[in-house]
Amino acid sequence: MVKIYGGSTYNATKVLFTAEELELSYEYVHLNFVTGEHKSPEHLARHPLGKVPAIEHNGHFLFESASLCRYLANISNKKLYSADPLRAAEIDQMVDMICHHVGRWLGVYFYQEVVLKKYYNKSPEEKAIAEAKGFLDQQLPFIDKTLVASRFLCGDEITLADTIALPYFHAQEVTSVNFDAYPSIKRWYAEMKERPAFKRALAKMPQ
Ligand SMILES: N[C@@H](CCC(=O)N[C@@H](CS)C(=O)NCC(=O)O)C(=O)O
Repeated sequence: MVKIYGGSTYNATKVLFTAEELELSYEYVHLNFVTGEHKSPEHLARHPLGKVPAIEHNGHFLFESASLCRYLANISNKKLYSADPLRAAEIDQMVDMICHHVGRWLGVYFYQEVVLKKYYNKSPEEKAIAEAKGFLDQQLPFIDKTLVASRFLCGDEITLADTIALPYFHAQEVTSVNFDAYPSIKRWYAEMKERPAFKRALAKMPQ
């Protein structure tokens, strides 16, 4: 059985949500960041940087959230992904766009407005927020336009692009990012966050 190591973070949520959509049977191990469980020698053997998520399967350890989601899809008959190289590349391209661009900048808002305050009692750095806003103003119109043309991020069926993207958008419920200019993103988000698999994933981790 797959063992998923996580914490209450959007990167770990991607993996739990994907596992739930795939109806995979797995064990979830929650690591406590406050007590430093993610930096213990046991966890450093699973993830060289002492981060979450990581998984253990058949005696092998793997890390990097998007790679983990892809692996889970591949061991579950490819629901959410595809055996067709072109279709798989289209899904990969959207996953990379989310992780390296849109999600990266949404992550800056979450770090600056939530993490810095909660864990370091620090105020957000205006320069970092302005940089993230600049990139999101360029990139979110593309995501909105994509969602005008299709129900999900990569066509009319849910794929890894959606399960990987949703946690970044969900994290913005506690930031100042405003999606009012993007009605199709709002439509997609409202539908996605009600999925039973997402609710089951969130219920697994203390918020
Ligand atoms: N690119 C990695 C990022 C992993 C990551 O940065 N995880 C954060 C939580 S979202 C973490 O474990 N931070 C704790 C630390 O770095 O000490 C992935 O997608 O898995």
